[in-house]
Amino acid sequence: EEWPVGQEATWKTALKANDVDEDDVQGVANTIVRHVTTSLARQAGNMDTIAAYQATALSVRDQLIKRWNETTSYHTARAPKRIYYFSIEWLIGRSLDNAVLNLGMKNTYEDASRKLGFNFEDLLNEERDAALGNGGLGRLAACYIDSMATLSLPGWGYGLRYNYGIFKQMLSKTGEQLEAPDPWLDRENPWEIARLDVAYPIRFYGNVEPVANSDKAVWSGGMECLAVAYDTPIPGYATKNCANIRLWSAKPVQGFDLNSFNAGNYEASVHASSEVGNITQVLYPNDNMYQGKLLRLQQQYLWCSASLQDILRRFTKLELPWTQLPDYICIQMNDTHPTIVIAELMRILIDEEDISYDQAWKITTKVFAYTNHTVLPEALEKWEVSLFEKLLPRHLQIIYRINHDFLQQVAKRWPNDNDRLARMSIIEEGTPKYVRMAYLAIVGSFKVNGVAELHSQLLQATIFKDFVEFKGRDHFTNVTNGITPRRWLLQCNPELSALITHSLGSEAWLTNAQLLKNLIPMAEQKEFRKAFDIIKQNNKRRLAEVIEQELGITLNPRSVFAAQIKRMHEYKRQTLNIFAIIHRYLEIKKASPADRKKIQPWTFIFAGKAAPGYYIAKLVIRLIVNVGKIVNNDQDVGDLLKVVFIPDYSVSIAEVLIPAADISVQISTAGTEASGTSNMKLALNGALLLGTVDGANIEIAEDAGEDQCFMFGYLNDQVQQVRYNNSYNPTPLEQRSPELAAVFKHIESGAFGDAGIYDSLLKTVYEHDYYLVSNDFGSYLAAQKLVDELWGGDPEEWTRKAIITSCSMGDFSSDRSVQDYADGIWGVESERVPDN
Ligand code: B1N
Repeated sequence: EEWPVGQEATWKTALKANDVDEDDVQGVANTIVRHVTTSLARQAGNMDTIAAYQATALSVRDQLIKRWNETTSYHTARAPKRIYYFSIEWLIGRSLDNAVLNLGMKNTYEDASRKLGFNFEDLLNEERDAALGNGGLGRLAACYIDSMATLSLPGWGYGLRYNYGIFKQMLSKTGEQLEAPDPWLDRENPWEIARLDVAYPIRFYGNVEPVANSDKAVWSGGMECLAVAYDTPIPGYATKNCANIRLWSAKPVQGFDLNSFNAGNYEASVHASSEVGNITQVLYPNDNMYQGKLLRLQQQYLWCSASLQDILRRFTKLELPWTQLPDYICIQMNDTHPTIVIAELMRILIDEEDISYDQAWKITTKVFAYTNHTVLPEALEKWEVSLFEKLLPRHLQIIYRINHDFLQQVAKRWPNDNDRLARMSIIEEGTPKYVRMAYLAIVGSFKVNGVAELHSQLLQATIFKDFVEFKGRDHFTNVTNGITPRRWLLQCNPELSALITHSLGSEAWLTNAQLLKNLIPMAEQKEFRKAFDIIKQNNKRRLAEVIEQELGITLNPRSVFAAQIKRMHEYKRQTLNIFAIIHRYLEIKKASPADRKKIQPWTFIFAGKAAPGYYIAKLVIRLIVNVGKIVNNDQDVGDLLKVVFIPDYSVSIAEVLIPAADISVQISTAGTEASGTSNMKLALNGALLLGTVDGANIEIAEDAGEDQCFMFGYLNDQVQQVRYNNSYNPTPLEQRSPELAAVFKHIESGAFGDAGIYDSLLKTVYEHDYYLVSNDFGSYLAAQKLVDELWGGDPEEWTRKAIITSCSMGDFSSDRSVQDYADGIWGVESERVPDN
């Protein structure tokens, strides 16, 4: 370290003075009080829980910043290869509980806040979720940065600082989804550090002038703005290392326009361009759905350009030749959203660093790797060429050149195969023309991966088949998704975590989740099963209390809690679930009082948002809510069946739901859900899998053992044929599934609101039934019947299966996923800050 000459002693004493020990309760209390009286400018006696939360969060932040600084200077000194994870979504949730747990200071903070007159739980509940994501993809990024920090990998995340996260979902009296803004920054965000000095210029629109006898061009004019950095430190577990998520906020360039001053136009000279202010205002609320909006392309470019400038500035300090760039940095693209960064690196190398096109391409294609998250055609990004040309004219030129060279190689290998050229072209010809971002991502990357075994196979066999032939098998790989066991077990299920730690005799499972399998033999012990079962009951009661309080629905904690918690989407088939619920309801109504006694009680829990423009998904919410209203108040039903739709699903609600579930409902049409991650979280917390043979369900069932799971439905390789028949050789619904036809009749009778409201939803099944709801309905009912038999017949066996499931989830730790990326793709190694 370099200190101001002669002043080392003062500095070191001052630094020491700010240290608090991990278990120094009074020291922690001191830092909290200091923040109350200084940062918050309040008096110690004049405190509410919000202020107590803020002061506590600031105290924790001090600890994080210290580690952040140590990590940064250690990595600067060591100059290792670094990994940068580019994600347009970061679904973080709350940070306080997670931070104190990862720091190993939860007990200390609990004690300190008690001594200051506050209950730590209450403080935790004051925090707003950072909800800068839609669903699985954004939450995956958050789990991965937690694992990167925990594995002490030198890496950062890059994203956008939206002023508004995912919308707040409310329900009208008639069950319609209403959307309200999520002004999550209205209260100050204690977890971010504004770096107003870290800002990069970003250009949009403008003109391009070629430079004679070179590959270069000059891009000028148009609109300029600034991207300003905000950092969120992410502490690792049981390491001093602290990672960082750097989020960009758009800001107008402060136009000190002397001309307008001179013209006496003071106001115009200070006025911020409103177009610029819009760029980072709001997260696009679509999951698995592409929408070709100009503003979204502006978001993508601002984020990519700023992040790349930041990364290259760091590299330039090493004073190495550009050819060594790929030895020092790797950029992982979370889906195609950051694909423009490929053209941006080319532009900077060619136009600003004077490197030839060919040399630049050699460098560029060694830097990037691309993760695909979906095979759904409606989710694949393709930008209209005209939009691109207007907003990013130089980048379009570069993309054309990339495509030209690429197609030449294809033509050389497959002469006279024009179909192939048209299929593979990065530019889709037609009116209008489009840029196919996935193809650009494949051509510009050294590795492409899917997110579960089946998904990666499907990519290679279907949408990227031509590219496998061209690039070779090795260009493609699989990295099955994972989840962080810190948030998704330690934090959300403290009792089960304590049982595991006690039974294993150590906390090592938190950084080595494979150790969980050493507990599988405990499933045979009655005492352990009892302990496990009591914890599940406690978690169910905790959830039941929340639901009673918030929704006024009384649940029977002895019923099967079946959770389907995820974005609303036709391919995820919340329809299949609600139709089966109606079927169950009709069966209960038909049964004699004596027969009803033999029926197993179920509680079906739904939560999830629909994209605001997704009409059918919103209708499904309406149906679920209205079925709940009828069923939950029917005297014949009693507590044999409850249907709950929990509004405004979020990471922090998931943390309460997941530990309370007995059954994990994962019922997408085979071949549609790339991986799923709530399936992993639920299994880890001891829910049994009721699912289709899709995404990561397959690997979960393999690891837990099929005996532990309830799998059903058409397999992926049958789906195409069934779908074809549904469309071209249709049979009446009555024939495909008489049970479902009866359910539809009941809905159409007006049992759940005016006859006719659900017609367009039912029509998707009557006609085409693209997602095979009718075809899988019978086998879904059969699978539920097996659940009934086990629940009613052998509760000990149920618990045994739950224990085996939970303890078999070691492979689904995001530590495993991230280590796979590090070894197989990134080529980066752990750089652990020494413990002193
Ligand atoms: O990514 C998750 C997977 O577990 C899910 O199966 C998958 O559906 C999800 C455009 C997406 N795929 N594509 C998206 C999100 C936002 C957007 O604007 C697409 N999300 C997924 C993690 O791998």
